[in-house]
Amino acid sequence: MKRIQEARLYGIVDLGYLTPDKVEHMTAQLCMGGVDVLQLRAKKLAPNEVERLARLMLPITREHAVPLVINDHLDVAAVIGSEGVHVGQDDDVVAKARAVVGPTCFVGKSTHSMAQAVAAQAEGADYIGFGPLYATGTKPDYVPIGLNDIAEVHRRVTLPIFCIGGVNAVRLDEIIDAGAKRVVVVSAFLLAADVSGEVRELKRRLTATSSPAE
Ligand code: TZP
Ligand code: MG
Repeated sequence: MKRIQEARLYGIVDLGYLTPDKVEHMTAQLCMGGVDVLQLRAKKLAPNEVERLARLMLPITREHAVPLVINDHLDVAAVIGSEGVHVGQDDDVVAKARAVVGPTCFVGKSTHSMAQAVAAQAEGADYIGFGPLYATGTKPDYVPIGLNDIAEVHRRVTLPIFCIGGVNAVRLDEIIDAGAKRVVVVSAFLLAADVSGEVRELKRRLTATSSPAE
């Protein structure tokens, strides 16, 4: 299984962009393209449906050694034994999440400012999302934070930092130039005509830059 510390490209199967019947095919496409981590995000589905979809994804992600992260649903993560779980600022604190999912499941946290990023590290998160960098229809109620804090957050936070929000092929170079080592891509993958090809292209460009440890 790939480790979160080595991950550069994080994909999300977001049910805002596809119907449940497309989840397996999309999971396979994203994994074949080369995502390093994959999240299931289904804001409007009942827990039992999230569990059903997660169980469909798990054999595919495991075949590719890609950690599966469950958004929000700690109990689902615990019962299916996913590799990770992800919580937001309004969700349970990291310690509560860890108590539910156990010691082998990593815990990620969304952050939307430098202060939240530093706080998430102090709280014991295993990685953070940092954004939205740009305005995005995937998280429409959030004010974009831009690129200016990316370099500084990498100086102040030693956890893996996944820059998120409006990341796509056109913007990737300026995001990397601003100091990003890792990104999350949602709509630019899920709406791509050639999903695997788009993943492969972003992965190639991300890994052509410096190693994540640098
Ligand atoms: N958290 C911050 S921005 C965002 C999340 C879940 C959505 C990113 O989606 P997209 O489509 O890549 O902008
Ligand atoms: Mg949440």
